[in-house]
Amino acid sequence: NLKAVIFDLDGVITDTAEWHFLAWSELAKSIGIHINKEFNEELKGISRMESLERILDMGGIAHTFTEKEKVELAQRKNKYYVQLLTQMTPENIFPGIRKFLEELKKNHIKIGLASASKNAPSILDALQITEFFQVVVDPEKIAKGKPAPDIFLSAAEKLLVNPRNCVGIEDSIAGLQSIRYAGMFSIGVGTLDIMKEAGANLVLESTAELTLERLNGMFNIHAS
Ligand code: G16
Ligand code: MG
Repeated sequence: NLKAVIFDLDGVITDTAEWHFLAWSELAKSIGIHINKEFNEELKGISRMESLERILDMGGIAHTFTEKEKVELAQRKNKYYVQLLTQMTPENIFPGIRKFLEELKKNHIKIGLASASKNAPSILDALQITEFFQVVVDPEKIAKGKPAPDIFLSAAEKLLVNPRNCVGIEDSIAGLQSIRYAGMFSIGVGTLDIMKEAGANLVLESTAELTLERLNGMFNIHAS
């Protein structure tokens, strides 16, 4: 049965996926690269430096920058992003998420965060939901990022729960792969086609559809 729910942050708890996109677009534009929404799907869940590499590759100019310059570009993107984050308040939590967290807590289901973002702790604070999370994995301590299973496995290990008793919730292709490789039941939040193709066990168009009753039902069918 279900013992823990492990959340992705960006695009699941709040709309920072859009803010990451805005910040990357701004940076990319400054070096003559245009990124569109379709390409952006590939960046979701991917670390800051890896995202930069993919953007530079796409623009065909990866070789024109030194490592030091790349670090500076990534820092510049983060500055745009952190600037956007100053606007964040509890109103930015996606529909139903707070209620769902309260429901999980009341029913003694453990709660973890598996976000690739180094900004995750400050975002949880700004949303005033830090108290719900028994574990927030530090992505800097994870050798292999999503789609590798490491970050979700680390969350389960710290929560002392077998991955088979965990549900992972994601909005990204890389993240859903990570959950699958970790051996957990996956929920994809987003467009049906993209989430199905990424292998989500259950697709929800909105976080408002997240309830413990629904999760338990799906989880038990899957497990039997
Ligand atoms: C998130 C985003 C990615 C972002 C990464 C690193 O992962 O989806 O787009 O590049 O975090 O974020 P930062 O630059 O803040 O360290 P997740 O796993 O929360 O979706
Ligand atoms: Mg995400």
